[in-house]
Formats: sequence, C-alpha cells, structure tokens
Amino acid sequence: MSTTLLATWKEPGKVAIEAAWAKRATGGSLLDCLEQGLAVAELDPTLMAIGLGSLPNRDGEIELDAAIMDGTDLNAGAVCALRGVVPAISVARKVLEETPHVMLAGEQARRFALQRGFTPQNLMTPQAIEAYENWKREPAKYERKYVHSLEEHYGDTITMLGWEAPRHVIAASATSGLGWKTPGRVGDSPIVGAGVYADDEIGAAGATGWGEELWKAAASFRTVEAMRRGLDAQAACEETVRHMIRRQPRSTWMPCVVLALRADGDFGAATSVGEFPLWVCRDGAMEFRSYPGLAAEYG
Ligand code: SD4
Repeated sequence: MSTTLLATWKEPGKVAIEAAWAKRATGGSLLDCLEQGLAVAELDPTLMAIGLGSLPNRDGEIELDAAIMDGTDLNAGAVCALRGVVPAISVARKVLEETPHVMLAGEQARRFALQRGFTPQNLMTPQAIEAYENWKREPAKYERKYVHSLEEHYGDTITMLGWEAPRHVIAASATSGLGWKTPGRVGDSPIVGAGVYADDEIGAAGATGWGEELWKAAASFRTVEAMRRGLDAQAACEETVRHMIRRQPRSTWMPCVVLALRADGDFGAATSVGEFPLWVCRDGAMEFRSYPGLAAEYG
C-alpha cells in the first residue's frame, strides 16, 4: 500500500523515520509505524531531542509530552508532563486504545504507565546532567538558545505524519518540550489541534517549534481546516504561518513550524523563521527537504 511518512528535524527525524519505515516494511500499520519511529528515538540516549537523555526543566527533571491521533475516527491519546517513563508515545497510545480519555497528566500519567507495565527509569543521562549543569552555570548563554542553521539544529521534538492510500492519515508527536522550561509547563505537542491533528476526510497536520505560539494559533487544526477549504498542503501550512506572523508578533522570535499531509498524499511545511528541515519517506525512498522562514526578519 502506498505510504508517505514525514518527520521533523534533521538528526532525530532521521532516526525516527528510518525506524518507522522499518516497521512498515515488516507489515506494521500506520499507527504502529509512527509509534515505533518516535519510540526508537525516545529510547536512544544519544539523541538529546526527545525521551531518555533529553533537555530537562529548570529543576533538572525531564518532563515528556506526547500525542497520537488517528484520522479514521479522530480518536486520540496523549500524555503531558510525564516523568521517569519512556517511551511517552507508547503511553499515549495506551491512553488512545485502552481508555475513554484523550489525555493523562503528570504523576497520574506516570502511575497509569506503571500499571500498564512500563518500567520507571531515571531519564537524566550523563550528557543531560552535563547540559543542565552548563545551563545552571550560565543560564543567559543557553536561554532561548535556538539554533537556526540546518547543520546544527537537532530540535527538541519529533512530529511525524503518516499517510497511506487511498485516504488514511495519522499524526503523532513526542517531545521533552523547550529546554529549561518551568516545571509543569506543557507545550503544543500533546494537544489535539495544536501540535497534532488528523482527519481522514481532509488530512493531517503537526507542529514543532515554539509551543506557546503554535498552541495559541491552534496551528494543526487551522492547517487541516485550510486544506478543508481546498488549499493544497503547502499553501495551507503557509497560510497558518503567515497568519501567526501577522497576528502573533512573538511567532518570529523562534521558529514556529507546521507540516501537513493531505488525505491524497500531497504534503508541505512552513516555518516563521530559520530553516526547517523535514524528512520525507515515500514507499521507502528517503528525501531530506529544507523550508526557508516566511518572515523576512526575526522579530
Ligand atoms: C514545545 N513545540 O514543547 C515544542 C518544542 C519543539 O523543536 O517543537 N521543539 O513547545
């Protein structure tokens, strides 16, 4: 069955998309594929983007957000501010499949995961501890540090979209959120309509970058609705980002990115600033694309 997968950011996105495709190649469903892609990246301690060994909050604790949404029936599962359990995306899938709820939060999400057989774990690897100590020593140097070059940026979220013929889509995201965040802060990634959205009638969209701004814009839902009005995926992403640039001055302080995958397989992406790197896998053929920022200058 014809399949397209998208994954955000250069370094972690590559790991995720390769793992997702490997799952597909052995007959996995689209849901399995996206979960696998994100789970493998979360469990990789060398990737500081998501999951084990990612960037902690101000107290030196890693808090994870994740969501997965199925375009078949708009069913969704999510966790936020989850501590000490990986992969968060697999816990989110359990919320989707084994509860009548959409989201579980914090300590209760952790308890739910442990009841479902996940193993509690210290997520702070030596690399993450070192990053935290560096930040504590010189917070100004690391505050809001967002690298805009394609070569350096490894992102701190992976958002994935998946499509299969004739018209089925899934959206999923996993993140440790913004590094050095206020404890308890939740970003756009686990929020249906903000970080992910999927509806087989139209298509899927996802977001990455500055979560507060993306959430205020209801960026993923907005982008799917733009496609519902007839825009192609690229035009829909650009419309959302331009709307943000016009209405939300802060959206040019850091990248605000949306990506979309229409129910017919058409895809696109746009960012407010910086260069946004996207992995695309079409029936196993990997391609790396770059999208330039739409704002002429940083705010
Ligand atoms: C957040 N949107 O928690 C996430 C961060 C992100 O690449 O996407 N970073 O705000």
